[in-house]
Amino acid sequence: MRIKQAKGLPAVESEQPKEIPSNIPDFPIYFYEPAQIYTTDPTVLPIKGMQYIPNYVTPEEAKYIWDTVYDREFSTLIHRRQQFYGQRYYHTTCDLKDLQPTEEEEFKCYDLELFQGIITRLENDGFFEKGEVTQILVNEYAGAMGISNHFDDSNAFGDTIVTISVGKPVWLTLTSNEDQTKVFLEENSLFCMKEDARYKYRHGIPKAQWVRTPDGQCIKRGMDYIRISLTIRKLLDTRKKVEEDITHWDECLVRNSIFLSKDEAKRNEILNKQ
Ligand SMILES: O=C(O)CCC(=O)C(=O)O
Ligand SMILES: [Fe+2]
Repeated sequence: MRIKQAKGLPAVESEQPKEIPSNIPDFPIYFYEPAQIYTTDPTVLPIKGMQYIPNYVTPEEAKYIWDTVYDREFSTLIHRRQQFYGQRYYHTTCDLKDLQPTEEEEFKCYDLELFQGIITRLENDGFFEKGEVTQILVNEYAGAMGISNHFDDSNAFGDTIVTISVGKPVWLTLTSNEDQTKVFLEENSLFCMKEDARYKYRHGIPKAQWVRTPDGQCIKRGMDYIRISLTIRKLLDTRKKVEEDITHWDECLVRNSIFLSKDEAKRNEILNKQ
């Protein structure tokens, strides 16, 4: 692996552990100093509205997040396990009968207050107005799980999306119509998407089996490779409107982020696209 400093400093070569398959894509890793972020293509940065803060949460806060999450049940409706804190998505927003969940499929929503400390800090640091945050979505990535490239639905969520990462680091891909880069989301970091980062670049996490880290390691994403992320955002009232014209599963899913069908095969078909 080649690790390079963005500002013309010499590349640092590091030894690969022997057991790593040779077909794992190699790519240069740069440190993009203005954003304090590792990236595969610094020429794409800066992206307007993108902000990265390493070690935004302390190890104690990270432990609190981890313990809070793992003290509670997850929704297992999609491949990645999830939890919702604060407002939930109302299935009544979607006027399709077979999209309504059965009682057992209803997922719980936990108290947003559990993360009030972090929310208050985000407000004080200017990421959100007071009281603006209405929902935290927890995603758990175990092993080689990912999330396909997407925009967070602009009908459903506010202009600012903040993600806090706890546990193992991953590469997040940012893709616009013109270019693409990967950025490395480290343990305890904050990643914020507004403006172009929110509306021009899709974001996603590849389902890669291996992670190349900036310190020269190549780590297998086995089932013990766990990252949880907190996606912190405002859920908009506009997402509550019943869309009469929704006829496609995909569209319904995008508008409402999670929709459930009693027809499990159909549901899995849609959810697996996520
Ligand atoms: O886990 C992440 O960092 C991204 C999650 C995400 O994009 C989402 O929930 O919409
Ligand atoms: Fe997202």
